[in-house]
Amino acid sequence: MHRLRTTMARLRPLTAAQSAQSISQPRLLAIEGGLRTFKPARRLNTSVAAEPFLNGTSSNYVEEMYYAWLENPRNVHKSWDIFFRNANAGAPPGAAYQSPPPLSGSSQGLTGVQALMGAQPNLEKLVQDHQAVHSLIRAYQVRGHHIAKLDPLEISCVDFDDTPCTVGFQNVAVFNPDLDLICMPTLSAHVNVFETGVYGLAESDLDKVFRLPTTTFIGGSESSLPLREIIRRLEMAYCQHIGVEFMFINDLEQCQWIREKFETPGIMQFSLEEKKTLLARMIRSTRFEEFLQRKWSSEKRFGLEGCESLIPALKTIIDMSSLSGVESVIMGMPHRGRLNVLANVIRKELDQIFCQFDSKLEAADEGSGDVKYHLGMYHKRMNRVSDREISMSLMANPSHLEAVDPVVQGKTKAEQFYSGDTEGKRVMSILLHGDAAFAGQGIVYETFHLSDLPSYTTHGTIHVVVNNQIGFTTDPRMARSSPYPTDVARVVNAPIFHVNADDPEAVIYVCKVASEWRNTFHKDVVVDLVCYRRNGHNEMDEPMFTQPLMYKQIKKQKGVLQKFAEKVIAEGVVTTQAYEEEVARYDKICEDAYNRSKDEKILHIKHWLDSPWPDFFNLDGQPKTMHSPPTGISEEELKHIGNIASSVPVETSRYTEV
Ligand SMILES: Cc1ncc(C[n+]2csc(CCOP(=O)(O)OP(=O)(O)O)c2C)c(N)n1
Repeated sequence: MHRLRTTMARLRPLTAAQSAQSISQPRLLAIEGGLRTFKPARRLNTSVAAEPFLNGTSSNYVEEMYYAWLENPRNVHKSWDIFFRNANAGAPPGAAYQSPPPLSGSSQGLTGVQALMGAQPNLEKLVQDHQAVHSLIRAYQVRGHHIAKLDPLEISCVDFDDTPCTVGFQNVAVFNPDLDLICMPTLSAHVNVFETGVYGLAESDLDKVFRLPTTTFIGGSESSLPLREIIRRLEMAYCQHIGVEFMFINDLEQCQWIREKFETPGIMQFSLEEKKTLLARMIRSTRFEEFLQRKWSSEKRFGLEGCESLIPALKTIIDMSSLSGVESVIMGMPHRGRLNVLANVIRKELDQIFCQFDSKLEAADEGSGDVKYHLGMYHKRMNRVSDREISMSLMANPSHLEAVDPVVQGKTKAEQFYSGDTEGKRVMSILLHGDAAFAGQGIVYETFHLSDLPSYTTHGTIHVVVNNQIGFTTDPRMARSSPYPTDVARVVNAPIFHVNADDPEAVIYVCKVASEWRNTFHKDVVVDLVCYRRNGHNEMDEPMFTQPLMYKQIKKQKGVLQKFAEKVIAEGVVTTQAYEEEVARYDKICEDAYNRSKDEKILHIKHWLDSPWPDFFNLDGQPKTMHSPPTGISEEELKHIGNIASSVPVETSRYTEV
């Protein structure tokens, strides 16, 4: 069926109008298991008008019906079944069509013949309404993310027509609400849609039942739904805290896969255990930053506050990947939240992290005060969810944003190569980005273009963007020309899942889907965590100077852990006491590690490498002395070659003199 769909998507069958110009031979459409002929035996070049509903405007609808019928004649209404059978059998113009019975419940219980006898008086209107509903469904799939509630601060200025933004900044994307109302109705905006008449639907159509196309999964086990319910389900799938951008993907199977993941009714469910794990991870993420803030209030740490759900997001990706057989994850990330990722995702010993805040600590080889934001780390551990061993490395990176991206891909490719992992089933990469850097650094685009090259592909990277809607002190409207910071990913047809990072459940759901996507199609995918930055660029900056409106709002914003804890306590997932105990337990872990960290006197490089090089170190953890085997060339010869190679060539110097 995949083959059929793909073939059809690429070679869209001729519409009746097109057929009228050209058809003189039977058309063959590949279907699973063989070829089936849809004969244009009615010589459509004579009179298309003979079939009143076969005209240019209804061709999409006819195609939908035809695909569904090819799959199984029972998928379509009896009248369509008869029409396609007659057409295939070579019925002359006007004869293939027989009046259908009404689609509403009133025909239930009638035999096919009885139903056909109860002819529909206004067939054209019926087809038009179905077409309109299908267009509406498609509009949600294409543009639903425009009106999803992605911004936790709820201050993103929607503006599609370049009028200056009155709020002061545009954060998530740039849209015109009026356009959205016309093209993308929300339940609350029904009236506008019906008033504008774009779809030709009226309020009175809301309770009419419509057959759903095969390109939607909102029906679950039902193939028809009232319009009111269709809109409600589309709103649930596309306009809540998740905005899915995928309709640009040129592969029908992949589009169907995504639609199923987001449209199937009730698909976003979590077990009690999953919710408890999520809460515990949110606690660790939040309390880690709070601990650092308490102990070193005047130190830079590029904290994660405002995007605490990054930690459960990454852990979910790793859990899911481990479950599907991944044994090694290679990660690259910038400064924001790096210490938290080291502590709570890679699981670097906390005392190793804390001791770096000790000004008396002697760095063995680095002079920079920001060492802790640049060093990498490697760690092998059991994954509790999959019960399998997994190794994780966070690559060391320089200050130069995004420079680490191709390095991560190179290391991933090398590991895949040397372990014979030709399909990327055991080794994978995750790249984290800031929103400004993702949109602004050309190397991001370059790295995307490596993603599908035979010699460079790492078989799918999961990109996670910490979209705190600001780059240092620059608003998005001054930093990029694209609506989203993630638009660069569209060049490789990567699906993009925008998610409101203040909803941890929505976050881990998209992360699950992203991992499944990567492990199914082995292609890149982007998770855009729309969040905010509670403090300045670093903790020493005062953001009220540069972003006063935004920070006024941020000051009012309740922390995500607090909101989530209140929610799960209200749902009865945990008691208040159990929650407080979990918080106290983690605080104690931090406190104990802090006490141990005071004993650390020297920074061991061995602890901060992103690759396991056991033979590189001596027992003290210091690099072994290097010695090279004899080369067969004398030192004098080497010096001579070196001198000649590094001096100005004779020819050039003469030329320069002249
Ligand atoms: C290539 C490069 N350009 C500029 C900088 C200076 N710089 C450091 S952080 C930063 C802002 C980055 O913003 P964003 O990517 O949104 O991440 P955030 O700090 O907001 O998490 C800039 C411009 C840099 N480190 N590297």
